[in-house]
Amino acid sequence: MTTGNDFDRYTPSEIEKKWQEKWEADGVYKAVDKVEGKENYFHLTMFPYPSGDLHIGHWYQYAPSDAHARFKRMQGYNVMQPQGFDSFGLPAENAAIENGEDPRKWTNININNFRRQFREMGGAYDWDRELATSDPEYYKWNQYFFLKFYKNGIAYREHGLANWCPKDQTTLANEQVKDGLCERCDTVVVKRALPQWFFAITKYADELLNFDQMDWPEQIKTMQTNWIGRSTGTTIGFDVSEFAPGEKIETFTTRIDTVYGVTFVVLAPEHPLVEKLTQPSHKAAVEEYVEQASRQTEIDRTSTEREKTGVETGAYCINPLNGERVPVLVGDYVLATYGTGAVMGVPAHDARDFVFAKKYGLEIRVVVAPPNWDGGELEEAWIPVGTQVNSGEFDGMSSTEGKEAIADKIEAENIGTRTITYHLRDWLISRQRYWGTPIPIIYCDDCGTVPVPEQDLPVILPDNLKFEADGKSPLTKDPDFLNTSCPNCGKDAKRETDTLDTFVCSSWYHLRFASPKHAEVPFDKDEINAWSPVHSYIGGREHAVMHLLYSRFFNKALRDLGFVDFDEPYAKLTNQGMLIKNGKKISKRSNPLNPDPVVEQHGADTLRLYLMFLGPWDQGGDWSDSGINGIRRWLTRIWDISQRDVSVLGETGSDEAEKSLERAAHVATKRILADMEVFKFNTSIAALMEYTSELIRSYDSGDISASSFRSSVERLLLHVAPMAPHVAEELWQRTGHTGSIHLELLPTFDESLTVSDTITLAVQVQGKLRDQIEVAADISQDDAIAQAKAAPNVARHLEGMAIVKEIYVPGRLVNIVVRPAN
Ligand code: ANZ
Ligand code: ZN
Repeated sequence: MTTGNDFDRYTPSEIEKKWQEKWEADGVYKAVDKVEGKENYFHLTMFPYPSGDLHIGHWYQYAPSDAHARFKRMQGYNVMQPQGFDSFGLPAENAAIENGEDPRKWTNININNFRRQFREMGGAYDWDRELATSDPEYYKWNQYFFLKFYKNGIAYREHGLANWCPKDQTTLANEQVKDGLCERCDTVVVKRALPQWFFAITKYADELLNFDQMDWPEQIKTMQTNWIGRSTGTTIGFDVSEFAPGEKIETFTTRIDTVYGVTFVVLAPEHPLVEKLTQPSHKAAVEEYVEQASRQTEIDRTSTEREKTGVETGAYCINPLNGERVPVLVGDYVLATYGTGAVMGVPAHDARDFVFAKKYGLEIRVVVAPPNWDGGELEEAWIPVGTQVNSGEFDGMSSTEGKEAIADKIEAENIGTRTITYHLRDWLISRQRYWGTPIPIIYCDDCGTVPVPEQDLPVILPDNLKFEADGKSPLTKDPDFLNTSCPNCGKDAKRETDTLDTFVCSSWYHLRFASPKHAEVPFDKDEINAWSPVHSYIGGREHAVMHLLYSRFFNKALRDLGFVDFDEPYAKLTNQGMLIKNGKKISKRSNPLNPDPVVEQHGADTLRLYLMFLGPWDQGGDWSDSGINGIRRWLTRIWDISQRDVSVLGETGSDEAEKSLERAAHVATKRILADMEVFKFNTSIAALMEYTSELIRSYDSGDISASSFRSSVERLLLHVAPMAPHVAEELWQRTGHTGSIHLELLPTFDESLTVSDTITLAVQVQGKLRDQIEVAADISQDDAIAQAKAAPNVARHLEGMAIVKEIYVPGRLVNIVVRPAN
């Protein structure tokens, strides 16, 4: 008994823009700091770098995330979902060099594009809080925090070896070097000695290993833990005063139990003692070796696949434990940046040292004996624990004991100390690029390094400079920027021309969202406290040891300076998966997919739903052009069923039909609430699709009442609303509601109504039948007993009694054995 369509067809283009404008005009998504009776919920998705257009990968990140924010709103939270732009960075500058486009203009065009597309997506963003990191109102605070860090010893400048990308002509943080290549352009990264600015993230290494109370994916916590790479060991010095008066080679080892087996010591090629120790007879060979090493990547140098190589310096050092004189070598497998940049060589107990010693004819002395060792030569290095031998007073101890006893002796005799070493290096923040935050430092011949006074901030990044492909930042060539006077003595002085790593911008932007307009402070403490820490943070796994680690460090540094009261920036983290097409990552150049034509053809709602339906969001999905039609058809069915003629239905329906629709409703709600909470959009949609079919079947049967039909449609639309906000809003209004559906609460469910079959249980007290209860057929023992005890006539008989025993015979009865309570 379907009625004909007396309503128009579902035409997304006719409704989406209309609602976007209305929501904006009505301020539906504005967040205020306090709403009576509501809990605040800060939902944030990592803000984008505005390069060109919002591509489909952005959609895959932002649309489902937006659905989750909307879901939280409709659960009754006071949600803040802001949006902004991480707008400093190299692509803008490269566009300037390649096409002569002004970076600021280029960036602003892109931001406008992104903003428009975020709107077209139907994002529930509070645009009053928008920020762009390339605005002076924002980067002023980067400079401000830099100065605070500087004054508190968290920012410092050091001449050191930095990762240098020859193509991008800039230094890189360790985190930005992937397998020895520049993370951005895949060029082999080399080392360069340059004075650079650092943030002392290593001060927080231990605290950063603590993930208590953080609801983060295990994978990310493991990646951060490994990246921080805490090692406990011993630092011990080998005297070289015979060759360099007063000098010692400090080595770091995790195996001090093997110290009596040291037969050589190896310096990193960049170690400062290399030059001093190299004897004239060995000079040519060492210099050539060092030269070669400088052209190797760190990854190659430390690859466990690769044989260790080395060259003798001609110098010797003294093992402080046994007084032995062993040769000093230079080897490129030793990294200058780890530990002390020098290692003790123990061929008997390190696999690569073993091969190395064989090759160079060095002694292999066993000091940790394997079980039942016959005293003969080893076939390969013995790495596990064993018994100390050839180790003086420590002979006979287990190597585990030996490790402690030897460390004790070393500390007692002041020849070394127990040490904790981290793989984590301080964060190198200088970039020799233009499009970033100028570092607020002035160099004066008389006063040295002088911070720009706070009241002079921001140090403005000059516009309209000339860009040339000579790899040099135009800041270094702009006299107006470069030349200034010393804030201290007033003499002519020069500005720092390096800019800050853009990861500084993204380390605290979430805080600024709480107080986006403040001109006098970076953020207001009360305002940030109302929203912190970010309740739900969404973004890609690729940020595990960069942005996500930097932000945690920044938060702790800000806490120690009194800016925030909490320890961690992001309470809960969720990583979305990757969207692929034809098995390949979608990328602008090689595998493009532009969302705009899809939106034009099918509407934003269809695209949103399609992306959410592709598969488990955290695992990513495979795009197919045909799949999207299925979603479109489903939305059309929703469109149609919602607007059916109710007058053909009676005031009451058949018992069976009413019950079955009611059950479908409660089952759907139960599933959707649980799944949306944990970002399982695909299964939520599947539940909604089933519910849609049930609703259509019920209507077509004509056996349901008008009122249940109406409330079922309502339920359907409320569940659709977070995922497909436009069509849900349109149908909400068309079915006679006023006010936005996005200000409504989600439907609830009744557990007992979700079960299909019920059974009757007899309830006995002391073996006497006292009541009968109707329960779900698949009720658990605990629930059966709990419901039995709550039955009125049973409860009466339990009064004043202590329970001795509870017996449940599944499907039949509950018996409760009692005795009088004393
Ligand atoms: C002597 C020794 C004997 C070692 C032995 C191992 C086995 P993790 O666990 O990563 O901290 N090492 C120290 N500094 C190094 C550097 N700058 N470059 C390359 N290797 C370095 O590793 C600590 C071990 O790595 C140290 O313990 C040292 O070798 C080496 F049977 O010292 B061992
Ligand atoms: Zn001065």
